[in-house]
Amino acid sequence: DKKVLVIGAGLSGQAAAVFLAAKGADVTLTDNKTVADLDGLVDIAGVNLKLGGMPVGTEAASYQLAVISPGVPLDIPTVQALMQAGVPLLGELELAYQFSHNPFFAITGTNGKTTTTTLLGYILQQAGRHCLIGGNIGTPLVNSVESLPADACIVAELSSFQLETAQEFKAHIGAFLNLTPDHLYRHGTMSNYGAIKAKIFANQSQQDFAVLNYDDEQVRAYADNLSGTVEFFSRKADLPQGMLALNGRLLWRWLGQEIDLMSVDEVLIKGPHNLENALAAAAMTLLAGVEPNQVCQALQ
Ligand code: UMA
Repeated sequence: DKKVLVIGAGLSGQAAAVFLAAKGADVTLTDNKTVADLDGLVDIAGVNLKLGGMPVGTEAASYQLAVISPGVPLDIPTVQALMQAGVPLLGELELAYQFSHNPFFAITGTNGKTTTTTLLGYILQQAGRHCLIGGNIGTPLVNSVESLPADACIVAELSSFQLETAQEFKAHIGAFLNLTPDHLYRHGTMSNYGAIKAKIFANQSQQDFAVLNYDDEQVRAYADNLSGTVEFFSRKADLPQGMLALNGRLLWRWLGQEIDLMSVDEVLIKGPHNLENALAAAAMTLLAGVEPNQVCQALQ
């Protein structure tokens, strides 16, 4: 019965509004655009619409919960009013997480997220695992997380915009691919942008895994302060442990063992960046218990 404001009426906001209305909340969906500018928005049963401008001041403060779309910055007057009034503010990722029962396998980074997410989901599916693939890749998670079978996992591409409002979210296996300047108009500095992306490893314990690109110095440095078990991947370094591309071979060194997976040339997606994407996806699926030969077949 809570009075909930959903901010932004795009894919993420519409999904959150539908979900919350079905839970019995008193939902208002708001957007700066008018209905004529919002392509494809039709009336959503049980959801109030406030379009062509958002509630501000005491009107905003009258809500009991707010769910914000990733593309909406946190410094707009509506969000400031909510924060000043102490109204809890979540993103759709956090909302989905709080209603989920399955482990998250999540990927962030400036480049290669979508490829790696797609590849990760493909390897898991080829190995016979159930998974939901969504997030920044284009499919909101919130409407599907409750209906997954017990053995499924949630493969999520996560942007800095989504991670910015994460709170209790935890990835059982999270990967951070790389960091180059992007979205700085919103995040201000590279260190703030990187710190927001590193929230993909928040709330992890030793039973969870943080997969990081050793070849990216800024990403590598995050490993020093993580609570999860770290695994590096690298296409350049000869590391005692990690998912490596060495002398033309893909090698997995883990728990004192070395598994020679396949030739780098056999990986179907080509180029140095795709090799990094493949190394990340291979590391994540091997940590998830997929058999090495199944990983190889999928990469081929
Ligand atoms: N809006 C306002 N006021 C504002 C800003 C936005 O009213 O100050 C409204 C817009 O008028 C618009 C709505 O908010 O109607 C759009 O919300 P949104 O930008 O969050 O877009 P969605 O359609 O909800 O899509 C979002 C992600 N978009 C962004 O992060 C910008 C999609 O990622 C994602 O696929 C989708 O949720 C499902 O999870 C897209 C993206 O461009 C692909 N991501 C960026 C990227 O990859 O670089 C981060």
